[in-house]
Amino acid sequence: MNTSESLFERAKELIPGGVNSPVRAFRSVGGAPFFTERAEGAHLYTADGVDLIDFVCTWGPAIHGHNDPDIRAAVGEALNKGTSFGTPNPYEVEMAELIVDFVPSIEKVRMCNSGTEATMSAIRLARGYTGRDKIIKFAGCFHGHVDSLLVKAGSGALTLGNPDSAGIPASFAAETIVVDYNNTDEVRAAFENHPNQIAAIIVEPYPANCGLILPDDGFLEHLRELCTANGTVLIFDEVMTGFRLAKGGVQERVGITPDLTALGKIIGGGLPVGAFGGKAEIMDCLAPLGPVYQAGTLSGNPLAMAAGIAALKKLKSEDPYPQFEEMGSTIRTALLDAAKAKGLPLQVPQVGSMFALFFAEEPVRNYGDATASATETFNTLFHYALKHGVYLPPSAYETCFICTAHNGSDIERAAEILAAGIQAI
Ligand code: HOZ
Repeated sequence: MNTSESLFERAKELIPGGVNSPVRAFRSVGGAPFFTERAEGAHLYTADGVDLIDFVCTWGPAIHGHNDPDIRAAVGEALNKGTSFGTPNPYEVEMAELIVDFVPSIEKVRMCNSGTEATMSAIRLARGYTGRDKIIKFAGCFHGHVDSLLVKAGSGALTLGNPDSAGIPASFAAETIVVDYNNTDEVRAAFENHPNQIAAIIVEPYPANCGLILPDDGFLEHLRELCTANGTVLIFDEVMTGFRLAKGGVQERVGITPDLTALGKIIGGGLPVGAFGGKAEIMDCLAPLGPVYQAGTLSGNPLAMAAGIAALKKLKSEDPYPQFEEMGSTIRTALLDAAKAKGLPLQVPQVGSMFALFFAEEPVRNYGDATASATETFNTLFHYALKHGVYLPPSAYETCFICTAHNGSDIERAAEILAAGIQAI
């Protein structure tokens, strides 16, 4: 038994499934997870001494690579001053200024501790602001483990076969209307069937918890129009895409202004964080100004703020987005060329530093297309890649992430290994 195997045995005795977040358990790809001893740049070093080129990047936050020296220095400096104050601190103000500067739609922002808290709070705020109960979400979109949002959800919920989680009262789920992504008719019908009842549409503008799905031309614009026409709050969940696909996320790329945005991952520089923000008129409904209650002992934690501020400042000074586009297209081309040579149907949706693999004949436009793809073929490639030093996400329904540290030999080497893996299928 190697070190990871024996750690997993011990973990399984005490932690459900041996993991603190389900996708990590490798249930869908098969086998047992490795344990990571340390991480540096684009590499994970396992407890068994294996060096892996990492395309999970801690599920998104590590946009500058692991253990980035600037983030480490910022955390070290903050650490010298204390780990948590329970009072306002100067970092929170700087963080709010940066977020408002980066994200076009955000006039005011509240920090919290995870993406789940961000979407949960944004939904509550939308309900409090509109005085309505129902929300629309899209099949395959994952917005964290929020009760009313774990309906036809993506990510681990889909991977492990619980898109509608047990433990959620039917009366809660009844307030969630689930429609197909890229299907404007269904969204319009939902408004017609529930006039003046829909508080919010919540959407990952580029769904990234069901592989990676891109919007048809005009789809996001239609959502904006329908929300405006019906007095409904449009919430973009940019926990995955925020700061990653552009400084201002998808909303900057597509030029659409949501009313609220949920954020997380990159703004914590690798420490636990979330945030939600948007129009001042809506945000001012939050306590202590308004009647919508939301709170957190560790919200605005100085260490997380210092790490996130360093990460955001680095994005501003380095502008890595053109480089991400090049690296992403290097991988995409290598994968598609290899699949063509092998005669395997493959779709590789890719935007900048995010890409996914669907073994499917046609582009994937929604949950149904994604779940019809050949996930077993992905699993075969996953294990080939792992054996040859490349770590892909352990589920066909997760997105691969590129970081600045992949630049150069890592991206080329990984492209070669993945192409060879496709040949070997
Ligand atoms: N929800 C994350 C993927 N979309 C998984 C987080 C984790 O397992 O660490």
